[in-house]
Amino acid sequence: MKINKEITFHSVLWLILSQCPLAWSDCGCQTPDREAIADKEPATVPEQVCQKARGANSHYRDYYGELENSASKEDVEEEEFPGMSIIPGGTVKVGTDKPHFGQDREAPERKVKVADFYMDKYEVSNDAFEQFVLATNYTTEAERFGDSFLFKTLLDAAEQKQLEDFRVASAPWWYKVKGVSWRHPYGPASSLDGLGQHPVVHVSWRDARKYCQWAGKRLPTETEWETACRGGKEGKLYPWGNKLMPRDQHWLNIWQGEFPDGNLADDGFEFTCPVDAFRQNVYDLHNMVGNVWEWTADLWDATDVSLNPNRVKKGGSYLCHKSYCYRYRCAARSQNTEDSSAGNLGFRCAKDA
Ligand SMILES: [Ca+2]
Ligand SMILES: [Ca+2]
Repeated sequence: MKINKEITFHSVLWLILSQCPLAWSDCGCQTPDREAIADKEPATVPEQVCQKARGANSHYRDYYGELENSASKEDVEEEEFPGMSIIPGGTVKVGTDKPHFGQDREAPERKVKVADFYMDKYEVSNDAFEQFVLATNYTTEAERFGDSFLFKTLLDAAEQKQLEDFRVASAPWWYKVKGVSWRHPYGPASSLDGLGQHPVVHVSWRDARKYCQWAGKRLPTETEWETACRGGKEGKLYPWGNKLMPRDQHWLNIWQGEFPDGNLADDGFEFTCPVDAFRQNVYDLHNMVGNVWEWTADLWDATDVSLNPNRVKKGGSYLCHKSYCYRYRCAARSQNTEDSSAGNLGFRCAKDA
């Protein structure tokens, strides 16, 4: 039954892709749906950022020195919600008029209104998710299904041969592997040793929503996520500006080298990195782009009333490279069905201000 479903899915996928050359050049770093096998910086910061920075999040000022002269020591206050940053709302620009993936509907750039909100500074870590599981005895969807998607280099040659029928046809570097879950992120025999501060992965959209609810938070909308990503700047590719490697340093965890067999890991990480690595903008947000994709609250298609709709995810992952998955930009977006999980997909939470 499962195989028939897969064949049908792949037939439909092939039909879509064969009709759309741009889509065929789609990236390899995308997370498969469960059903698939089944520069220089500007000198100024918008005033709204400066105003907020004088308040609860005055530590913003150390970034680039942009706000150095606009606040004094008495402005430093305790964080209202530890680990979260206030993100100033208003009328913000999201999307882009220079889309790289038309099928992703990145375009056009548009003005939207967003209220002030709080955003987690970090992707949710394994340690944090473990607290949730200990408190609620929650079982993730991947644990209930009994499997999740693993990237090929985590399997040796014999395992790859054994599991070759469980690959995603359109992205054969993804293997559906039994026993893989957030507790065993790198394979059935792997553990969370040393990964407490790495992002939790192999969590579905529903798992992510449950965690945020437990934490008294919620998933960010796509508009909120992108507003937070842009750090108060307009029209920039990345949270910090347009240059990928300011000062010739790595600012995010992505893929360097040939995909899918030659990850040079020049940025220091072949797979996930700690959630507090790579501080990326004046909102003190880390790993917004790169490291792991992040679920948002939004439907991919607002009219989708199916039981397992696609949800928008943002930010790209450690498997992304410009040559095939240039999605580690604030405007970039992609989707997966709610029940999907893989080793490059996580989340962070937001909260009303
Ligand atoms: Ca990397
Ligand atoms: Ca991320």
